[in-house]
Amino acid sequence: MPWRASNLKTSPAIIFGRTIAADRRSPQLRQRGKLISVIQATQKTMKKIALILTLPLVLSLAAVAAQKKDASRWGDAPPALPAGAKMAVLAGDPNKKGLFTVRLQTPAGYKVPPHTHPTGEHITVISGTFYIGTGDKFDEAAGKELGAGGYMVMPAGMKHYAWTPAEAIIQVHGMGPFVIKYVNPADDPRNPKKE
Ligand SMILES: [Cu+2]
Repeated sequence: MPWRASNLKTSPAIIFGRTIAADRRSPQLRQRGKLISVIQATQKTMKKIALILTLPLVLSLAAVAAQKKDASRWGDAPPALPAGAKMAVLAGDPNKKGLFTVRLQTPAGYKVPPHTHPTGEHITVISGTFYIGTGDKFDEAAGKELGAGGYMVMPAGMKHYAWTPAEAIIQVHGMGPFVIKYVNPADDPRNPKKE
């Protein structure tokens, strides 16, 4: 039977036996035996590579599925935040004790006046540009710019404010309950406006 790569579905022991037999015959056949071993090793490597290449695809499909799931969760942001933003709860419950993750979609020109949280606020920018500053006065000149992928943590009790000149999506995670206390109560959208 001629030596072909397609004959390699035999067990390694048989391949080994054939290689020894080939060694007794001629240097040409010995070379073929070596070549078979190389092909066999290459096939194993190719299978591993195929598996490694397939894994990110599987993971990215899982990510797409997760994103589609998120889209159905978008609703109006809670009344503690200025009107116009949308919120999606990804994990946990920001109103309850424990770890939560939410995403906020802010419209162009959105501003959150100076406020504090009793727990640390972890911010990750998903898309767009997000600006955040510390202190008790809203000052765009003192803000820090965060682009997509940017991350920062606002420690508990730290006075800060934020804004987005254009539409943006930010992710907020931390320990619930997530409470917003405005430095100036007049800035709290839950308080009725006095004329
Ligand atoms: Cu905040």
